[in-house]
Amino acid sequence: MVEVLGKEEHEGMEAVGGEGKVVKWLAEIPADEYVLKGNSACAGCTAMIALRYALKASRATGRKTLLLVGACCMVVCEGVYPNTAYNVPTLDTAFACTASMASGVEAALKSFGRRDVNVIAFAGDGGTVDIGIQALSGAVERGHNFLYVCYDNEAYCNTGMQRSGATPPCARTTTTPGGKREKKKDVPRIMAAHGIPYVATACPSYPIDLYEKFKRAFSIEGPKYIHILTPCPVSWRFPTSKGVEMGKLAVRTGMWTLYEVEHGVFRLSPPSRRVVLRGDVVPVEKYLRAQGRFNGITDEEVERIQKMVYQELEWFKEAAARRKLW
Ligand SMILES: Cc1ncc(C[n+]2csc(CCOP(=O)(O)OP(=O)(O)O)c2C)c(N)n1
Ligand code: SF4
Repeated sequence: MVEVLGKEEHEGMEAVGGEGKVVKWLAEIPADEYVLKGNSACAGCTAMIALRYALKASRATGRKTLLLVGACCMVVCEGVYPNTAYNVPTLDTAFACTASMASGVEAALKSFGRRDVNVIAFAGDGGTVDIGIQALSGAVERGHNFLYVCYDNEAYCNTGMQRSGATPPCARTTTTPGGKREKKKDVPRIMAAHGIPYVATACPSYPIDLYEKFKRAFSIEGPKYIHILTPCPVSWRFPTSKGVEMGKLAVRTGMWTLYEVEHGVFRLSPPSRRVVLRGDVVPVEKYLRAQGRFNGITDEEVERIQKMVYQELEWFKEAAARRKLW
């Protein structure tokens, strides 16, 4: 579908990174695993890759990890009590309150003088962009020191692929059988508008970029937000072996742009620089036609989405030139 990560996509990777040495090769990422065999993720689940690298990056900081998971696939993937596939202390939360629970846990740790724990809230797009956004907005506005991660499979996948605010236009879901009419809600930019110290977008198809963004986030005091596009073979309806390629196609077509906003400074990530700055864009049709959720999409709809992508890329180009967002 697309060629594997080339040298070019690592260009400028030095710009990213948190504490310690910046990883240049996958083999340099710690081999320790905190997502264990026997978890109940579907074959080819890229959300699980995201969680796996998040936990590795957290342990690489030398601090402990406390994971809070909202109601979503990643709760189910832990397995059935008393067994768990996550080898870190984990609290499962109700749908709407992942961020408020994280803020309470962080406040409790602070009151005990504990600064040796990375608090990670992990939730799906339904639990973030729709149901949890109020708690999230409040928690980051209060300045709690935690990392919120939204893994975005662009639907309520755990319960059978209902449409969410993050579902892209024209996608067929069980609640939009004729295709979603509305745009995808842009929560990373909403979070950047809160003026928090760190916001990033990522995709497991670029694991080094993802890993270094986690390290960067853990090195910063205050609220942090990472939004990760995680292609879901079950709901998007593509072969289970194609998740990584699907994420690359999303980035290459400009359907998903990788960037960071650190203390108001916007920085495009290396894989998206060629797309945004050099105009090296794969036609969006290639991405749409590769997924069953877009079955039945018309040429006019493809054209409309292509125009929308070009508009988005223009915004990112201007942001890269301006650098300071706030
Ligand atoms: C208040 C409430 N309503 C409905 C549910 C049922 N439920 C559990 S997970 C889920 C879908 C979660 O979607 P999302 O946050 O996008 O994560 P994903 O399943 O896609 O990983 C739903 C509807 C619930 N747990 N609580
Ligand atoms: S439904 Fe999708 S996101 Fe959920 S566990 Fe399966 S592959 Fe992963």
